[in-house]
Amino acid sequence: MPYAMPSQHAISANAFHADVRAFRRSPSAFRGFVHSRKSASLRNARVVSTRASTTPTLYDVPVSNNGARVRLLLYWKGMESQISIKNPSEIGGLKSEEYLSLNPQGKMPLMVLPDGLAIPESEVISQYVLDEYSDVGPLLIPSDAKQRALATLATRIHDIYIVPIQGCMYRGPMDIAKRAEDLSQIYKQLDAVEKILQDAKQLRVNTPSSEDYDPIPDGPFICGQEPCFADAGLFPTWVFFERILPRYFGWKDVFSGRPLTQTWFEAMCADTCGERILLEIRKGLDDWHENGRWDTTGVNDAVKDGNYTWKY
Ligand SMILES: N[C@@H](CCC(=O)N[C@@H](CS)C(=O)NCC(=O)O)C(=O)O
Repeated sequence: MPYAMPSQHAISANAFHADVRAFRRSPSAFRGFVHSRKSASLRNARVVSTRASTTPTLYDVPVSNNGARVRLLLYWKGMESQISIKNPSEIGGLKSEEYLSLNPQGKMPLMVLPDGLAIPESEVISQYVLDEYSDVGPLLIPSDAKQRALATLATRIHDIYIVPIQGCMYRGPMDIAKRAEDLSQIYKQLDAVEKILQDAKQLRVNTPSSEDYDPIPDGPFICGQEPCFADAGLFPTWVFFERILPRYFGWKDVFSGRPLTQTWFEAMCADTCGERILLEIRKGLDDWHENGRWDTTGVNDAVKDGNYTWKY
């Protein structure tokens, strides 16, 4: 089903879609990518369950942006038949004894392997998927060391400075000053990510010998012509930003002054797997809206308080 772009984000030309489609998941199109090393963080994962299963299980729900980061990698790799995706409610919910025995943080996503190893944290699950299934579909890892560093920086900024405060957009009750402060931090991080996109582009322009050299048209993904783990990490959260900040906080356009982020977001929406994630998350956000979430959490009241800045 074709995705109808919101009017303020209309894609400039059909040719753009054609370019994006041309890069989709043809294994030969990913020759420039390298195999990654085994993730050190996995050594710390705990074996806590003996639950029998022949395939890994991903505990997640469609609206979860952290879970969507893993789902997008699986979609790009064409691995869905190899992973069973379950709602945490199937084992009693995030705070149930069984779930907490698998992930003491009581958060999703969580991947449980057939041997019972439980791997929480979207970054760690992502690294595991990239390592373990490096021979399935595209590698989704930039081959150039500097591009790879920028991809890692993007996901780190996302994980450290955005995810812990994203609840200011939809959670509550919350102290009003804290909500406003967190929102201002989100505004700041949007610029930090635009800078990463600028740096990645500049590198490609300055390094024509690089495997990731990408003359005109540049991008459209964070590290060039091919999607990578950073695109999967950031896009679901930008779906939140693009939907929530204008609708409930009055922002005119989350991409204003951030042209590279806008081009990237549009490319992600035009990608078959990206579009699928977009629709999954939007459906969840629309359900939240229907259920009055922005009233019950106090967001709609908070934004009426003129003592704080809500609109950027
Ligand atoms: N750092 C974690 C964050 C996980 C997280 O906050 N997940 C949310 C859903 S996107 C969650 O489980 N929220 C429910 C809760 O905190 O009770 C990761 O990257 O996986």
